[in-house]
Amino acid sequence: MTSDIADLLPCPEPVRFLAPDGTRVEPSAQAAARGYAFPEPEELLAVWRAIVLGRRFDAQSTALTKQGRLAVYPSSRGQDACQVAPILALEEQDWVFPTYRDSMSLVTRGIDPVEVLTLLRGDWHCGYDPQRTRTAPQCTPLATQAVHAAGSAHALDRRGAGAVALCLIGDGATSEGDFHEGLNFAAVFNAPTVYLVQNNKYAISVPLAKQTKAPTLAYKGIGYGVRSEQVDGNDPAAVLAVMKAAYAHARGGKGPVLVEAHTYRMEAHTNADDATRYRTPDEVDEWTGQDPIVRLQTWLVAEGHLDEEQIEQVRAQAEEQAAALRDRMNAEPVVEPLSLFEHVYAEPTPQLLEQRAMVQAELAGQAASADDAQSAGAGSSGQDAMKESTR
Ligand SMILES: Cc1ncc(C[n+]2csc(CCOP(=O)(O)OP(=O)(O)O)c2C)c(N)n1
Repeated sequence: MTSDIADLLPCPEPVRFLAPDGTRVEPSAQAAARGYAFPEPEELLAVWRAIVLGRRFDAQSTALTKQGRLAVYPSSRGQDACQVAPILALEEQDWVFPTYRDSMSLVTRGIDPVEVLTLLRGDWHCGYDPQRTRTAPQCTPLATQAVHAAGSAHALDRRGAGAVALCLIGDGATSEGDFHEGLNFAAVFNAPTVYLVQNNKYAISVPLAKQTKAPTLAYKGIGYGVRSEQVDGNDPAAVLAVMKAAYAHARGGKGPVLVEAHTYRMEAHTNADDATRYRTPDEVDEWTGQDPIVRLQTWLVAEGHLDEEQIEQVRAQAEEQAAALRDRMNAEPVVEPLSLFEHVYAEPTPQLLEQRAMVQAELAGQAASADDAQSAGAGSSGQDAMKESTR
C-alpha cells in the first residue's frame, strides 16, 4: 500500500531540466526514477518555434483589444511553455479541453487564429468545429471542462480510441467542485485524462496563499488516487518530458494524471484588469528572468541546434502571421442574432422557441423604426433641399 501511495506522490521539487539561464541541470533522483527523459533537440526546436509564433499571436491579440477588434483577451504570455509543449506532445486522436486563457494552445494545435478568437470577439458560440479539431470550446465557467474531459476520456476509452483527453485548468479553478468531481470520476473509471494545472499564482487578484493550504496543488490528486506531478512550468524541456510521460501513463490504461506547472502570467488577468493593484514590480521582474523562450533559445543556440538566421526566419514568419491576423480581424464580422439559438439543443425547448420569438419580434420592431426614421430623414432632407433652392 505504501509503495502505491509513493507512486502517486509528486516529486518533492518541481521537475526541471533547464535552469533560467538556459544551462542544463540534472533532474532530481525522484525525477530520474520516474524515467523523465530530456527531449530530443528536434522536439525542442519544434517547441521553441511554436512558442515564438504563439507569443507573437498573443501580443497581436492583446493589441486587437486596444483597437476595439476583440471584446476581451486573456493573455498567456509567460505561460508559453505550458501552452505549447503539452499540445505538441499529443497524438492525432487526442482531445483538448481548454479555458479562456488557452488561445495560444489552440493556435499551436493548428486551429485558424481567427476561429480561435471568434468567441472572444463575442459573435458566435465557438469559432471552430470541436469535432473536427478534437478541441472543446474554450470554457469560461471555471472548471466545468474538468468534468467534460473526464466524461469524454471515459467515452473514448470505451470506444477503444486509444486517445487521451488533456484538460487545461488554472490554479483558482482547483477550488471549484467540478475540478474534484472530474478527478474523482476519471480515477474511478480509469479514464485516460491528463489534467494540467497552470499555476500562474493568481486567480485574477486572489493569490495562491488565499486559494489553498496545500503545499502544492499537485497533492490534490492523491486523495482521489490520481498520479500527480509538479514541474517547472517555465522550462519547456521539463514540461514536454513530464507531459509525454503523463500521456503514456493515461494511454497505457494506468489511469489519469494530474500535473501542476509552476508558472506566471506576465500580463494582467485580461485587458480589463489592473494587475499593479495586487502584485509588485519586483515580483514581475523576478519572473521576467525565468522567461521560457529565453531559456530554451539560449540552450538551443549554445548546443548548436539554432542560429541567428533561423531565429530571424521564424521571427519574420511570426510577423507575417500577425499581419495576416490583423488584416482578417479588420473585417466586420457578420452577426446573425437569431443564430444565438442554434446548436443549443438538438430539439429546441418550448422556452427557447419563446425566447427566439421575442428576439425576432424585437428585431422586426427595430427594423420598422429604422424604416420610419429613414422616411422621416428623407422628408427632412427634402425640406433642406427646398430651403437651399429658395436661398
Ligand atoms: C464558476 C465561476 N466562478 C467565477 C468566475 C469568475 N472568474 C473568471 S476568471 C476567474 C479566476 C480564475 O483563476 P484561475 O483558475 O487561476 O485561472 P487563470 O485566469 O489564472 O488562468 C474567476 C474567479 C467564473 N468564470 N466561473
